[in-house]
Formats: sequence, C-alpha cells, structure tokens
Amino acid sequence: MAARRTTKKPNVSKEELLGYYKDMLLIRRFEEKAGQLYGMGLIGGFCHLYIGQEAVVVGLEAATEEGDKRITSYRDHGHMLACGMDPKGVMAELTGREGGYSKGKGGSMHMFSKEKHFYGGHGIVGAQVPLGAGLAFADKYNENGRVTFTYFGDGAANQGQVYETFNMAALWQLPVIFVIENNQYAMGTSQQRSTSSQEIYKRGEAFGIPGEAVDGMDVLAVKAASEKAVAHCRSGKGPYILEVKTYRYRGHSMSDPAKYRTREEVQKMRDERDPIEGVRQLLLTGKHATEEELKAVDKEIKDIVNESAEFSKQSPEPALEELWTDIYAEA
Ligand SMILES: Cc1ncc(C[n+]2csc(CCOP(=O)(O)OP(=O)(O)O)c2C)c(N)n1
Ligand SMILES: [Mg+2]
Repeated sequence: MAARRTTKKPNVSKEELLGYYKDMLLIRRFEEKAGQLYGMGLIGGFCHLYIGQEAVVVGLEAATEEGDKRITSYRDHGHMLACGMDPKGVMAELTGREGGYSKGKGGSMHMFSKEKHFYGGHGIVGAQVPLGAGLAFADKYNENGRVTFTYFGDGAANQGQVYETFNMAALWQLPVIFVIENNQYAMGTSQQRSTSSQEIYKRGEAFGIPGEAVDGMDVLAVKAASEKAVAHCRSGKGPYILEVKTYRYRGHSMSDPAKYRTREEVQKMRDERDPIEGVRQLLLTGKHATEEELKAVDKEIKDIVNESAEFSKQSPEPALEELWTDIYAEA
C-alpha cells in the first residue's frame, strides 16, 4: 500500500475534522460491541466487521448529497451508520429483534433503509454491483441528478458480472461510482495470490471508465477523491472507479482463524496507519481539540453504542406470525 498520509496542514475546519473523528469512532466502537455480543451468543449467523476500514465510507459519504444512493456487500454495518441509520435499529437487527431494520428477520447481511437510500447488505459476492448500476439507471431515467455509490471488495472485483456491469454502465453513461474497497484479502486469499494485475482501478480502461487509487486509511484523501468522482458522475460523464486501499484488522468474519497473515502485519497497520488515530493527531497537533475534549467525545460515542446494545437486548424477538409477512411485495 502507498504510505501516503496527509503530511501538510490540511485545509479543513475543526468541525469537519471532528465530524469525521466521531463518525469513524462510532463505527469502530459499534463494531467492537457487535464482536462482544457475538462472543456472548447474542448475535447468530454471519457477522463481518468493518474495523480498520472506517475512513473509506466516512470519506466517501462526505461528498454525498441528499438522495444519493448506496449499496454494498455483507461487510455493511459501517455503511449504514455512515449514512445516518440509527445504531439501535442496526444493532437490534444483528441480535434478531423486532426493533431491527428488517424486524429481526434479516440479520447482519440483510438490512435496508429506503429513507436513507441504503439498498443493502448483499451476501452473494459481487451481486450488488449490477444492482447498483440498476439504481443509477433509474436515476438517469428520472433525470434527478443523483449518484449511486456501489461498493465491493478486491475479491469481488474478479467476478464476471462486474465487467458485464462496467460495459452497460459505460454504454449508458450511468451516474455510478464503483468503489472497490481493497482490503488486500478475500477471505483467506491475499490479493497477490489471486489477482493478475494489482492495479484494480485500471480495470475500467477497456470500457472507457476512468479510475484512480486512493489511500483508504486517510479520510481526507478519500473525501477529496470522492468529490472528484461525484463531480464526474453528476455532470453526466458516466461511471467512475475508485480503488480505495484499506485493511481489515479483524478476521473475514467472526469465524475466521486468520492463519493466512501474521499478527505483526496487522499490528504494523494498526500502529502506523490507523485512520482514526490519524485524525486524532490532526486534531491535537492543529490545536483543534484537547485530550480532555476528545475524551468527552469518546464517552459520547460509547454511550450511543451502549444504548444501542441495551436496546438490542431489550427489544423482543419477532412474533411467530412474522414468519408469514414481508415475503411478497404488497400490490
Ligand atoms: C458468489 C459467491 N462466492 C463465494 C462466496 C463466499 N465468500 C464470501 S465473502 C468472500 C470473499 C470476498 O472478498 P472481497 O470481495 O475482497 O470482500 P471483503 O470480504 O474483503 O470485504 C467469499 C469468497 C459468496 N458469498 N458468494
Ligand atoms: Mg477484500
């Protein structure tokens, strides 16, 4: 990964930096709590944590406008929190309770919010990519100026349906940003072992889709790249590819023994590249905040997460009759 960190004094306000700090910290603490609840047996099924990748979604969301859409894979809790979905509703869905976004019937990988324009949560690798182009097709058809963020992983980028989608998105000049979250691994397989060309952002060249790579551990760099991509799409120039280079600290899912990489590799990333620590340092060295103020922010975030965990335990399990609802769309 390029070791590019914003070295010169960034041109951002205190409020903006603090906002990114809070948004990323919320994701981190929420995910840590989800990991604990999973360990306690309160969350069943699959659970893929986003810890380490927080700057990706927070940086990208910083360039969105009301009405823009997002769709992603199963590693989706961060995307939900970053677009403003309620942590209580997300956590209660993880514990399979009535107060969850899918009334406790979807779980970690199957949550949606029409209100926040979040279209899931998809467990089949790569399946959300054509769906994302479809959302963008509707926006183009309706001439509403909206952009769709279609997120997928480095592993998913090797799937055939991605290239069928690139072809159509370019042909029809759809307003879609393909965000490749390159965390260097697809389950236990490293990118080096699985991928012929390491520069995934160039994969759109054959279709005339511009692309660029960005340091996904630097929220400001991600935001700048997101603004550029959004401007491209909104001006009617068609799709754009952003390969965001990032890293996941935890296993692929909660049941991953992580034998495919060394502890030292993970620790080095945590110590040297952590996206939250990066912004914390900018806040402190720029004298935007004191240690005490940041401690108060940490507490505020911890309280929100604890409340969501409490809610997710108190909310009842769905009633038996719910087995028969939400199967077909109402006519
Ligand atoms: C079509 C399909 N094949 C295989 C799987 C099993 N599987 C789940 S996640 C995954 C790896 C995907 O890696 P990547 O796209 O890099 O995303 P990440 O998990 O790193 O976020 C695989 C192979 C699946 N869910 N769907
Ligand atoms: Mg990956």
